[in-house]
Amino acid sequence: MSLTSTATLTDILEPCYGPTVAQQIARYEEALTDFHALYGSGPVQLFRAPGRVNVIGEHTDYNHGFVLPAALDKDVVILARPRSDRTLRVANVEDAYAPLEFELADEIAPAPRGHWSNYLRGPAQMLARQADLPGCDLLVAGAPPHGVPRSVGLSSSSAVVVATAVTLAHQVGLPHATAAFAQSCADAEWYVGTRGGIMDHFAALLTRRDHALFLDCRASPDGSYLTRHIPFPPSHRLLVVDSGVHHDNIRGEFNMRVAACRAGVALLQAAYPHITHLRDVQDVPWLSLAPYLPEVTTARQLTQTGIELGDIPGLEPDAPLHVLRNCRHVWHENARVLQTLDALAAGDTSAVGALLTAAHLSARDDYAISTTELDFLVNSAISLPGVAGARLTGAGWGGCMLIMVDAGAVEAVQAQLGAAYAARFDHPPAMFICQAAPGAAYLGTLNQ
Ligand code: NG1
Repeated sequence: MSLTSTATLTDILEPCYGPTVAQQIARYEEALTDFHALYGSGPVQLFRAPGRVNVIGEHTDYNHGFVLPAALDKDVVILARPRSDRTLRVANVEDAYAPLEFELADEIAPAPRGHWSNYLRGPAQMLARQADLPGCDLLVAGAPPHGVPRSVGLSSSSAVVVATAVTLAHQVGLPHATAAFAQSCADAEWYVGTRGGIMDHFAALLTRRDHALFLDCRASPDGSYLTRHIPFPPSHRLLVVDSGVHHDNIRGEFNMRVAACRAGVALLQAAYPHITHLRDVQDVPWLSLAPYLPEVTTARQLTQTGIELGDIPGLEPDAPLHVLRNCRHVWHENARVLQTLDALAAGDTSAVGALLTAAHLSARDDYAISTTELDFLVNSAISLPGVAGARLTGAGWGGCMLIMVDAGAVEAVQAQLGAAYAARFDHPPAMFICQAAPGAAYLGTLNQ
């Protein structure tokens, strides 16, 4: 979309936010004031990329399996103005507006681990390798309530990566609503050290309003990916509940699960030499696979048998890898995603709910990524009238869970769950209804 100088903020935001546009205006106006204070007056381009909630399909993406995320109306906004000197100046409303700058180059040095600017450096390096970028002044505005809460499994980091990539791609006319671009964004996020998959970037780029996105994370030989836009039953809502336990430092635990899955593949190659990912044995009955997988092993023990797990940052050679149970989660979770699609198509909301709850138990017992707080929320939720099912969502180790609840029961569930949680953990959980939003976009330019 390109807009003339007479376009107002409402004109620019309306197509994206629809009926909730009024709630967004103050947030954008504030960010515009900050942008002008930082970088001076002149035209400002507006971009956004949404966070996501994963309906089902957890830790399957990096195993080339199936996922079903939906984009949120909570998003990361970037305000931008091009410059001609291949320099990126970046500031963040959540970091006291202190601007940083670095040159756009094929190798961009990282900031210290965990620094927010690494989520911009990664995509900047990725795009600098693909195109002759002009440089930009950027302001990132992703603070709640309209921004994506950080470190709670709603993919705030990927929203920053994707928003940055879309902003820079726009400067050189590169299309962004493509699977290839989503894959590049996922690669770009490896810059920060996790070895996650492609789900978040596809969700942020390719979702449609009011739909979840089914994604088969295994590319076809021609590089394309199978995606389907899945409407959610109007009778039900997805209620997202933040346990308030935040996972800031899960890189090591996350990468250990990646290592356990890679170990499973390497061990299964004794019987299935062609496989590269757990996805490749999805059609083999689980009971035929289990005998090849040890309960526990280590990277050091695997090395002694000639198996190398590849580049996995921070992996301790003697850390226990729970190969059998971690692979069991992935195999069954993939099956559950496909069953969920069938149940949604059949309008069988009880079956969908039961699959969500089963996914939680698997995440808890086999992938060992739940917490006391998340288990409490799931157990409490599924005992309430109108709740079809519930599960943790996102990487785990805290963060959010989601509840599939009858539309008429939402308020009662919120009240009862909030009270029960506050009585047990001394603070009420934040909650919101998932309003599935459209994917990332250039919204327009304000000439002020
Ligand atoms: P979150 O929930 O945003 O930390 C992570 C990975 C996903 C996926 C999920 C688990 C990244 C960027 N994201 O998401 O790819 O593996 O965990 O299903 O690594």
